[in-house]
Amino acid sequence: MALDDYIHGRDERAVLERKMRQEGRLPPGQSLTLKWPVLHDGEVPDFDPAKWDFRVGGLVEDPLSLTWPELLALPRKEVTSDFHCVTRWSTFDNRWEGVPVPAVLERARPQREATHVMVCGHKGDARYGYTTNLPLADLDRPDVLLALRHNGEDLDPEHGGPLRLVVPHLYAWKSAKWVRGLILMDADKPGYWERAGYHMRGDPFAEERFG
Ligand SMILES: Nc1nc2c(c(=O)[nH]1)N[C@H]1C(S)=C(S)[C@@H](COP(=O)(O)O)O[C@H]1N2
Ligand SMILES: [Mo]
Repeated sequence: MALDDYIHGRDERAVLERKMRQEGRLPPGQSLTLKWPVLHDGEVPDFDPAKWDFRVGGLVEDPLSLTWPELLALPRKEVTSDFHCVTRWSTFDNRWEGVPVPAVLERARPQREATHVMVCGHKGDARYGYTTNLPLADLDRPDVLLALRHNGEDLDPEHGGPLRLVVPHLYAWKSAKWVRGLILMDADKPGYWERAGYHMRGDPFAEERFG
């Protein structure tokens, strides 16, 4: 970016970042990126639609197990939301399409004692099994999706395709890629990054990065 362009506000990234800051949408310590970085631990898992399932278990009245065609048959909605990675980049106005998590929880009927959820990534090699924990109230929101599509295209495998969780109001490590299940719990337990010191909740506007 030439200095001249920057001074005259032709740096698209800087201009947008200023706008998001003014609108109160840029959390403290974050910067806007126009790209969509790929960030995860381990390998992108293979997807076999014949073997794939999605389960909701633990403290639920009706444990749920959906095949890939069953998941595809559920009603979808579109949510436009922002995405904040704890490594300090944020992307804005992502158009996600997917199955709203409240609809899935409604079918499984959480028991009264259920307060927290362990979200499970793919169940391939145990070394790469990804988990992340969050309060049930943070998952049971109309803008939280099991996302199949992003900006009008099927989700790329490296971004969590065929299915990823999207929890827009928490740091992006809570948005598990290749999501395969939810386990309802009556206490909070740390997931993969949380065990390594990341925050149990992860509100980007409160900078809940660690601890
Ligand atoms: N299964 C799985 N999901 C994951 C991760 C991971 O390592 N494994 N990393 C998280 C982190 S730290 C971020 S920032 C986002 C990044 O999503 P993206 O690669 O689509 O940008 O995925 C999250 N979901
Ligand atoms: Mo992240």
